[in-house]
Parts: sequence; structure tokens; C-alpha cells
Amino acid sequence: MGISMPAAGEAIRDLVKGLQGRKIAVLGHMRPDGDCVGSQIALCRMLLAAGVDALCVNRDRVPPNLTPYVEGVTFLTNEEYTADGREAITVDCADASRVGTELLGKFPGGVLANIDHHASNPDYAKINIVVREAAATCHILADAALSQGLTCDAITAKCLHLGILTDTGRFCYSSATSGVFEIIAELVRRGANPAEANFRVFEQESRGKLELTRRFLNSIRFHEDGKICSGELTPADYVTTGTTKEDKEGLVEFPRSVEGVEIAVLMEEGKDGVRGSLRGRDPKLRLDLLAGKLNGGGHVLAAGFNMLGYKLEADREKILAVVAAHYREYSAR
Ligand SMILES: [Mn+2]
Repeated sequence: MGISMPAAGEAIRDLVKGLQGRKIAVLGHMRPDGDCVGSQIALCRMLLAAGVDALCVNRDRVPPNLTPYVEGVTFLTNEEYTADGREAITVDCADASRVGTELLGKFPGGVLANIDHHASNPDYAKINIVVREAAATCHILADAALSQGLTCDAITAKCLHLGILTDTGRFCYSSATSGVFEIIAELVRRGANPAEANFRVFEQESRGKLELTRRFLNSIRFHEDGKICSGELTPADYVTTGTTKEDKEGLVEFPRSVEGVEIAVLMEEGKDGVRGSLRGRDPKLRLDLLAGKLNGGGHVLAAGFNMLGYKLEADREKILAVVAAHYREYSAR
């Protein structure tokens, strides 16, 4: 499973050329992020330029800060889209279920093509173009467009830049290779605008988000001599600040970024219990295994848990005791 970037470029070229006269829906994953929205629009624009009848559909609406990228394509929510005999191509979906059950049900023939970069992708479509070492789905599409001469005008270049920008953590993760920067250079030549993208994507936060951040920071506590840092959010925090769960995005980075902190914890009281996010910087601490002790799971450096029936006030110390014991055990190894 998985193919090389050059092979993906040829496969995407053949796919686009072979779809003339057909009707395509470009689907992305629920709660779409920059890479999802960017790759849906960019691929749709490449298809339209090749004479394919294409549009974009997502279960959820495009987040407000990304709507300026929707140009020259029809972008519908599941509610707005009525099945009309289109064939589905998914982008940035690690599994077909990420599309959402109801929307996926509008394509009884299954998924025609799957373009993605997630390591866990099980090749669920008829045509699978999965490049595991790619920094973003937009990275795969950009490489294909630039190497195979597919349409990459200024609007498309902005969309492709968006996905690489967001999936590489603003070019900070190890996925931001020299090859990625070479592609970015060409996208900028074609009209991508880093300053405009930074403003659109990262500098449009609501006042409510700032208020939510203030409340979260006020809850910060240090444990185990500063090696563990925790913070909390309650339902009242969202109500008071007029924010939603989407607005907690990035908050766990505050405790994680402090000198000396090895495990950052964000705990959140919901309807059914206490959910949490764990972030670390040393793979040896195995946060995936820590999350497993708290009814959760995830990756070595980023994991999540869900303690059903727990309340923050009554049970926070129990959760923190599990985190502390795990830290002591694994840091000693
Ligand atoms: Mn992605």
C-alpha cells in the first residue's frame, strides 16, 4: 500500500484526463481543515479545467476563515447536496467513514478514487493514490499539477499552499522538507501569497476565542516539579464566551510550549464525562499508552482520552494521579 510521489502525479494526471464527460463530486472529511478544503477546491478546479463536470461536497460547511478560498467552484454541504448520479473522489480522508455516513450513502457505487497522505489509509477506493510520506494531500496535488502540467492558476496555487501551510504547522513540523519548500516556491510564483494566507487563516480569531483562551490559561496548574502542566475547560466556559468545541483548537499548545514541561494535559467536562488531550515532546513517554489507561488512545506524542461518568471537580485529581504515575514510570526508563 502507498505509492511514490512521482507515481501519484502520473496517476492523478491519468485520473483527471480519464474523467472527461463524467460527473464527479470531490468529497472531504467531516469538520474540514485547511488541507481538506484546499485539496477539495484545488482538485475540483483541475477537473473543471479538464472539462469534467465537478463540484465539492462536505458534510459540514467550510469554516468561516477558509471561505475566501472557495472560488470558481460549487461547494455544498451534505444537506444542500441531492444525489445526482455523480461518482465520488475523496481527498484527505484516512478512511471512507471520515466522509460521514449520510453523505457517503449518496454514492452507492462506492468511492472511485482516494487521494490521501495518512499512514493508516486502508486503500478503500477503486483507485488509491496514497502517498504516506507527503506532508499534506495538497502536497500530493501540487506535485501532480506542477510535474504533469495540470491546471495550477493563482486561485488553485493559493488553495494548495493553504493545505501545506496548515498540515505542516506553518512549516514547523518535520514534514516541512526541502522538497516541500521547493513546491511552495513555485506556488508562490504562481500567485500563492503567504502574508495573505497568514492573515486569512490565523488572524481572524473571534473575541470569544480570546476570552476562552484567557479562561483556559487561568486554569493552568503545574505538577511533578513542572514536568506536567494541565488546564481545563468547562461547558460554562463555552457558553459564557459564545464559543464552540472548534475554538479549543490549539489551546493545549500553551502548556506544551513551556520550558521543562514533558506532558501537557487539557481536560474538558462534557455531557458524559471528562475528555482530555495529551501532548508531549519525548516519544519515550508513550502518551498512547497513557491514554490507554484513561479509556483513550492515539499517537506517541499526541493522544486523547474519555473518562465516562467523571466530573472535573470530583475526579480531576484521579486523572492527574494516573498521568503522574505514568510519567514517573516512563521517564525512569
Ligand atoms: Mn491532511
